Amino acid sequence: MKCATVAIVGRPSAGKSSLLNFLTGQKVSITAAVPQTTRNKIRGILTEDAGQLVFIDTPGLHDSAKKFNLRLKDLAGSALAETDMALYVIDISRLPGAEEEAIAARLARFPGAVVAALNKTDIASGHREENLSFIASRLPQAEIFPVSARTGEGIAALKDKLFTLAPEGEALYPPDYYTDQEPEFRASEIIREKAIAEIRAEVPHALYVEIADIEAREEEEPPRGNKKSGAAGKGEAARQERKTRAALWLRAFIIVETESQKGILVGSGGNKIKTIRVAAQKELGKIFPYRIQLDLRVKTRPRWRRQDGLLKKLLR
Ligand SMILES: Nc1nc2c(ncn2[C@@H]2O[C@H](COP(=O)(O)OP(=O)(O)OP(=O)(O)O)[C@@H](O)[C@H]2O)c(=O)[nH]1
Ligand SMILES: [Mg+2]
Repeated sequence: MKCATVAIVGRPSAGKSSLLNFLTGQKVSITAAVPQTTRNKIRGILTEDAGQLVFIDTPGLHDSAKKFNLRLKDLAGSALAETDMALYVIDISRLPGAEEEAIAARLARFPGAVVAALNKTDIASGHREENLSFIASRLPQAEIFPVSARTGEGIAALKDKLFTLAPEGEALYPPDYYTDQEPEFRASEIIREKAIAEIRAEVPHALYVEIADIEAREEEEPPRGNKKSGAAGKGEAARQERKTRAALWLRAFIIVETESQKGILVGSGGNKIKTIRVAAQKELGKIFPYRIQLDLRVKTRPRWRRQDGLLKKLLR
């Protein structure tokens, strides 16, 4: 059987996480229209008859001297240091520039097989030819697959190629695993995704999510309808009939740097935070087999992106 670890690398917003989700058929990694959404090495596992591919999604490679960005860059680098293969995702809606050059140069030094995915082929106005010749000249060994993580076009062929190139080996995870993320981390990511979707400009970069409590509780199913337990004498039987079901109680904070960012997230009369909470609750309910009870608040932590200890904990 085949088994390989595959680092997914590329510029911010190239569609790495979207591609990972399509490849695994699961929502493994959160996505957003703004760059620098992924902040961690996120594993997504695909098991088929041919074998197992363990993908590592990484933060977009972006040149910046800021502490926060340097740490994200280190993560992508460390993923490349530990995987058998690399999946290089290029966004055809953009022209290759200095950033793309730096990534291609990094991949030229990668010892394993590199496969290039030319993503967003569904966009008619894309720079397909420019990107094709860029990869062909910088990474002549890399086979190129035009794909769309939105429509799924070309992804089956890409997957086949990855399995063909994968070395023989034992599966690293049981066949029904599609990620190894802790529930608490997944919950924080889903909340972060819903928050990012509701806000604009720089605020997405200034926030992170902290889960203060997570607890599964058996709880009584509330009585149906509005009837008071009027039927005298039947009270005890009715109580015994009532089913219990499991609920997941989560208490979480969205943390931002300034009061004005806090105001944006809360929204007028709390409407923003409510929209975020409802969207997060809905998606968490699909991921976890529980009824979700989410208590979500916003708080500030000035300049958190400059705190080494916190960055180490959050970006890994
Ligand atoms: N049209 C189109 N949009 C896509 C495609 N793949 C991804 N996108 C969009 O591109 C944006 C970025 O996608 P992500 O998957 O978050 O990109 P990423 O490379 O993981 O970004 P970072 O984590 O920030 O580095 C989102 O708005 C996606 O919906 C695609 O094939 N076609
Ligand atoms: Mg991503």
